[in-house]
Amino acid sequence: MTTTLENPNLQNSGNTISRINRPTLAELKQATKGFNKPVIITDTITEWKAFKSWSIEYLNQALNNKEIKISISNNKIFTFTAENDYILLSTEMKFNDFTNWILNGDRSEKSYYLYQTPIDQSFPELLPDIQTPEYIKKGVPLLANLWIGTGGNISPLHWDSAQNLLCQVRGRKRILLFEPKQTEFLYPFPANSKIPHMSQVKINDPDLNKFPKFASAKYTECTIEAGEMLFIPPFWWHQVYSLDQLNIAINFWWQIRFKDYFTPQARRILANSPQQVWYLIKSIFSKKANK
Ligand SMILES: O=C(O)CCC(=O)C(=O)O
Repeated sequence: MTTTLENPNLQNSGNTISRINRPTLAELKQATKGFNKPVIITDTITEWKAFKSWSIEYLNQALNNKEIKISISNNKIFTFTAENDYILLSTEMKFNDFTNWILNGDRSEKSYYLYQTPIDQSFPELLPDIQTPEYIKKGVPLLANLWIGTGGNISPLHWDSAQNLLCQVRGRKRILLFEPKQTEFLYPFPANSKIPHMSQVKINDPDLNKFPKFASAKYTECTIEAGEMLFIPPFWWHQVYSLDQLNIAINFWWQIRFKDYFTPQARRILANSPQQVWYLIKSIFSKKANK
């Protein structure tokens, strides 16, 4: 399944995201120009037990029909809005009911997504199946999230105040990326809002009367396959499209460096509302540090 961009005005930057096979830390630093540029790392998470074993049957058995929190969308876009007080709508369900929905469910009215769920808190049974990538310095605050869903789910355009390795275990994800310097074309919500890291533009169907500069935005895109991981630098805008029937990913967010606070997004938020930076850091890293 492919997802097309329905915006003829949206321009491709012409840049590509390179693939690098099992880099050393030094090679990764070089390929990312000091962790400032996205890159796809191949053939590393292929060693995880998760990559070798995770199927719906394996997960159903491992999770023993536990009760889980699933996010819901009625238009496939999983986003926070003022109407729902900036929380994703969600429901509780048994894990097996969720996987049954993935296999056989009716997607016409609503979509489900096991969305950004910290593994150590919610799925400790699965921790032995994954490994923290060696590129992440030991001891830094780190959060690993599990994402399980199906083709069609969209995480809309936003940035994170974290370094990110998005690791694809099953299915593929298509990612549109915009460099931080594209921010002026992307209309973030106000710096003192609850979602200053999200774009107001619906990029698949943009309102160019309201957001005229979006017509000048330039994106770079890539599709990551199962077994690959994408490094997304902090403050890079990204919109993520899940592809394929079963889509499983784990992302590792880890603490940004001091110099990352001087990027346009961080400066904008700091200038308008310093407490927002603290709020964002706390919301991501309120968990324990990587051992
Ligand atoms: O995979 C997704 O749907 C979103 C992932 C994401 O936004 C992230 O890793 O920061």
